[in-house]
Amino acid sequence: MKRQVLTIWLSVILVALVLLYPSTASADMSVLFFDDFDDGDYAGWTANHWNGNPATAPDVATSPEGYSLRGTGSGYSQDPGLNVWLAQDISLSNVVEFQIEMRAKSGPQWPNCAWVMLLSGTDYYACGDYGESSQSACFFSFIGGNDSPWSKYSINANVWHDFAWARDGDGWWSLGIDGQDVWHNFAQYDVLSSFDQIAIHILRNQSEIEWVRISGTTVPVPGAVVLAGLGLGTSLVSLLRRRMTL
Ligand SMILES: [Ca+2]
Ligand SMILES: [Ca+2]
Repeated sequence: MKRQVLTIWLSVILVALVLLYPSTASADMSVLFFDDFDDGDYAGWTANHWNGNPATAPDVATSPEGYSLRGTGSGYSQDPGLNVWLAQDISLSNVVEFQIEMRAKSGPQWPNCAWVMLLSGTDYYACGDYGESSQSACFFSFIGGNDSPWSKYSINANVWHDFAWARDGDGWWSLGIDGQDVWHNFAQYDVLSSFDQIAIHILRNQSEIEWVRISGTTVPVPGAVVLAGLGLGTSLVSLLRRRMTL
């Protein structure tokens, strides 16, 4: 009888551990999307703007790591360089924690900036390396038709940086630059959990993006987790029973 009680308690503990696993493992994000353009193209992307605005393609430039995408044109004339947009369909769902990363630089002349945006329908998060006079890492959300205030972190935007805008499961955003967490929990916004498009906007020919990456954790389906836990618990009970009869 004592052995049966023991095995039941072991099963309960094991199921509890399995149920706890998603939260304890959340620090380990998987790469959900990555492109470094180092084969000299941007295959999979198309010149497109989600709201139908004009869009033109960037240039592919040689870069320190191979190839980068670079804006076109200079100054604030109305040439097509103002409209350098690329977009690619993605399918991310049940996303909890995630981060939007890019390596970029942005020139000192006005206008110059480089952006990566992650979209959910017409809602999106926008992450930018802003050169010209702003000299900052910029972030804003556009949700339900409303722009959030821009969160700007001052940097020398004219040299290459690795940027990481990370969101936790409660919607808090933090900024990492070159591997350092420089601005923790700088803002909290609505939690979008599904994304259907990634977009790039590069304004003028002094701005480049070396690579972009989306990493994150997704929520397991609760029923599957419970069943997995119960299955492991049942297996353990069977194993213990077998050992006791040896
Ligand atoms: Ca490619
Ligand atoms: Ca590259």
